[in-house]
Amino acid sequence: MTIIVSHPSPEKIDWWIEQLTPLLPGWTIRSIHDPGEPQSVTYAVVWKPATGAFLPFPKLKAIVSLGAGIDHVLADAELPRQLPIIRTVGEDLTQRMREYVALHVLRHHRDMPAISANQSNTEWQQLVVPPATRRTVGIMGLGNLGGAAAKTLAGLGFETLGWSRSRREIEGVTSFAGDAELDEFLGRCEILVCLLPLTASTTGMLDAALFDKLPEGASIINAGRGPHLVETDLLAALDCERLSHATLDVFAVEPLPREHTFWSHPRVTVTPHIASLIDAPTGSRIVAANLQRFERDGRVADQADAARGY
Ligand code: NDP
Ligand code: OXD
Repeated sequence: MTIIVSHPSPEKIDWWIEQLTPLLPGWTIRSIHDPGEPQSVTYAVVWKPATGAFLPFPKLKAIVSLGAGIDHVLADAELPRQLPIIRTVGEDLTQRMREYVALHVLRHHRDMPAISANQSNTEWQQLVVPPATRRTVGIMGLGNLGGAAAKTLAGLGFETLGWSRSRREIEGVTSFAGDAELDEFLGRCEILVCLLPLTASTTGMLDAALFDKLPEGASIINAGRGPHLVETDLLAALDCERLSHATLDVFAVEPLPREHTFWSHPRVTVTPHIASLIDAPTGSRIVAANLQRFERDGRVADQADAARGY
């Protein structure tokens, strides 16, 4: 079996080869830039592959996304569409996302951006907020990550709502499903968290029309993908105080350019796509196990549905 590794960072390619080699004895693991005999390549392990990256490898059996999202693979207009795409997910990734969502929802809930601004002005102002039981938080996307984050928020006492394509049963969480129930969901979300996958139907969803459906002064947290957000609409909504704050982990262009307004906007918190990054040893164990299972059974549980887009 020969695997090629593709990553925008050459150091990361070397790193993945180093990590995977001892876990897959008997397999050959090479850089996409030095693939050897193209006919012998059977698997590709990738993050943000270049357009047409897979065309030279006619014997590919599957592509492994080095992440939960597969949008970066589907973005390739020349992708051989029949190839299975395997997501890299697991408890480690889920736990990290739970932590990120809890941290930032609590930060919005307790008005920490305003308290930090007051500290900068040596201003002692006791801001009183309602308890979590009187705060409604909504999560868009109730999959592995959104579902787990919703459970965590419900456990903290928040009135927790979730929105997904199909209805989900999660203890303590009110489930809204499909476009028909979106407006009712949005109308209640004082804090809105986006954990949707990026697909044709979710691109640009976080726009002025959606913000106008949220309660006055609501805040948003986007840990899905940058292109979910219409940046100019967000800036307008923040500047007129329709929205109070935005925490953004993902961006249309990453790394976020140094000159971007978000970096210094008083109502924006920027985190550099770190909401949930799988750690090195755990990630490589998951990738290796999925490859071995796929080679044995021809399928794995973490396979995405490419036609659906996630
Ligand atoms: P899943 O595939 O497990 O879940 C996706 C959820 O979104 C499902 O509940 C699905 O509905 C819902 N959904 C998809 N399309 C729509 C739609 N059109 N309308 C309503 N709901 C929709 O994904 P994960 O939870 O594993 O990951 C979600 C995303 O999080 C990833 O795609 C990635 O973009 C992002 N991510 C970000 C990270 C970060 O560090 N910032 C780290 C990892 C992932 P249904 O349940 O009905 O199928
Ligand atoms: C992912 C990510 O998709 O890190 O896993 O964004």
